[in-house]
Amino acid sequence: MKLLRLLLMCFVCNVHADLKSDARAIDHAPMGVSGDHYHKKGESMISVRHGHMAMGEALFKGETISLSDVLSMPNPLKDSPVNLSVIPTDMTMKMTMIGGMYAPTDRVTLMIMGMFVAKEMQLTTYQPMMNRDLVGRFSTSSSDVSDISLGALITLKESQGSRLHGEIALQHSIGSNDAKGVVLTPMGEDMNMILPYGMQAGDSASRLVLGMTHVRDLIDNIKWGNQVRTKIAVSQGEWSFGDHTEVNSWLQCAFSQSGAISARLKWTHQNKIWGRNPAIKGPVQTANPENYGGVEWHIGLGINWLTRVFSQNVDRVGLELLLPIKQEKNNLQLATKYQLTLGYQKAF
Ligand SMILES: [Cu+2]
Repeated sequence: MKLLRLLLMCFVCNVHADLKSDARAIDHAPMGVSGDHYHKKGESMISVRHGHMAMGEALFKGETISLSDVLSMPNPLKDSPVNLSVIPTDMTMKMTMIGGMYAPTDRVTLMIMGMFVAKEMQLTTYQPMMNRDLVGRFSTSSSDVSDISLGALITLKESQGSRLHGEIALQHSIGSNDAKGVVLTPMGEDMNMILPYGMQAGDSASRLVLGMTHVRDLIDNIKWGNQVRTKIAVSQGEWSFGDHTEVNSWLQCAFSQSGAISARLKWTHQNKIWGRNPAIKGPVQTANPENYGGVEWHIGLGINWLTRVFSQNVDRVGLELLLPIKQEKNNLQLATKYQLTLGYQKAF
């Protein structure tokens, strides 16, 4: 709510803001897109982005399934009990990303970013056999600094109304990969154990991030942007989250110098979990490395605007909502409900 109030305040101030600058809201992509813009020689920028993602409802190979279907599925880790008995019902993930950019030349913009994540999951436990009666409900949570990345954007081509740049970065996971939590077992006992993969803030992996972004003017005040970005693990611990590729295509329309609205199509592909931690077990879907990754399609609606609420310099504020249109997640997983990204950027 505090954030919403702050946003409203920015917007109100913006109506009367006299932007004596050539900065335009449309110059930056929708807030959920990373590495979308570079800077001119000598410029620097700091940014804070906050993402919120909500998940719920069981999906099996992309189709919604009922609770009784989930309860009848075998425990794939070949442990006892034979069927899944601890069922995730909802999950939220909050991410805060703090970044810095600096352009030593017109050709190269250096970037540094750190991410903090907080995850929370609600679960329901059922008896392992017979009537599968409800044993109880519980929740688990974890939070940690997730990763840091260092990289560069390289301008490849820039002409009137069109720009193309590449991204190369190294991302290092520093978050804990063995956070523990208290779990209600099907036998009705509280047990302190290592939380499943999806609840961990880190995975001890280092990743190479490669990206390519092209933005061009379609007609006056309308830009069309396209980006491909992939994260490939180059060093791993015992297990790691799967390699991730994202393709974005967005249309952005400036309604003034200081405001722009956007529509985005986002496609993502992620591999299942690589490796395994034998201590991550239990009759719960998230303990199985096969129940991760897949293909997702999302549509995003966003707004970017410029304001001067914090100083004499122009501040950029953006908000974007992503809604799933197709989810072909591998095997058994929770469906994504929505993702919201709120960001603040300041250039010097
Ligand atoms: Cu920047």
